[in-house]
Amino acid sequence: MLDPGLDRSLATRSPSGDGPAVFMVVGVNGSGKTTTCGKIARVLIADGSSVILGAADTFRAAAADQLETWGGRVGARVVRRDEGADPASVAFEAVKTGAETGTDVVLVDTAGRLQNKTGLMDELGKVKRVVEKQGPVAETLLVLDATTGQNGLQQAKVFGEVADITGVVLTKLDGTAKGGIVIAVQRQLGVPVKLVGLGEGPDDLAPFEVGEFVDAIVDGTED
Ligand SMILES: Nc1nc2c(ncn2[C@@H]2O[C@H](COP(=O)(O)OP(=O)(O)OP(=O)(O)O)[C@@H](O)[C@H]2O)c(=O)[nH]1
Ligand SMILES: [Mg+2]
Repeated sequence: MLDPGLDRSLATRSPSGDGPAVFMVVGVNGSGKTTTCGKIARVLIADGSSVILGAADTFRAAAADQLETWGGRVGARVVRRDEGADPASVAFEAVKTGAETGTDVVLVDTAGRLQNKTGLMDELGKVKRVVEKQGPVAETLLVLDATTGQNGLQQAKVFGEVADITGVVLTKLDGTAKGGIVIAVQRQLGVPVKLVGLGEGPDDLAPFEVGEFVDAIVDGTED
């Protein structure tokens, strides 16, 4: 059911073969987007890639500050603007800076949005379209909180409609959540779960391993 044959690697090359690989990181409020951006940057930088973090969550100044803290922690440059700036233009600028500086990957952190708020979902579509003026997006990662349960399916459906999700990151698997929702979400979106979040620190990110995941669920059932 989890389709172990799916390609779960991240596309770290631009699909056009030119410019940075752009990752958009999307999801509902508090799912772990900003943290995941920091953790992914950490992994990419450890692999020898250069990374820019784009602070396209402009609703709160604290959001860009949080991303900047992550940038400092993992060694990634952050492109940000003032609170209230147009998120699409910040994302555009981050990608432009990435192209101008020969940066390998640009991670665009977006604001949390509930899937039933049409205006915010439309805005996400706009951010993506504006970014794509400079080239196709390499990855659009939907960040799902494993503790959310069945609502994750609805989130996957609506985000999938506006943003063409290429992979799922399942966060907070270090808690009590079993993350069984991934089976339905993967089916719903037709794209794999690529990464799992296992804590709040920079190294608490792991590739999604189907075998380990199933073993964990089976062990949990036997308890
Ligand atoms: N235990 C645990 N906590 C996590 C994980 N990922 C994120 N968190 C925590 O979850 C909280 C929210 O994380 P953020 O990265 O700020 O989430 P966000 O989606 O950017 O939130 P908004 O921008 O407000 O929508 C923080 O306290 C994180 O430290 C994880 O894998 N495990
Ligand atoms: Mg955030």
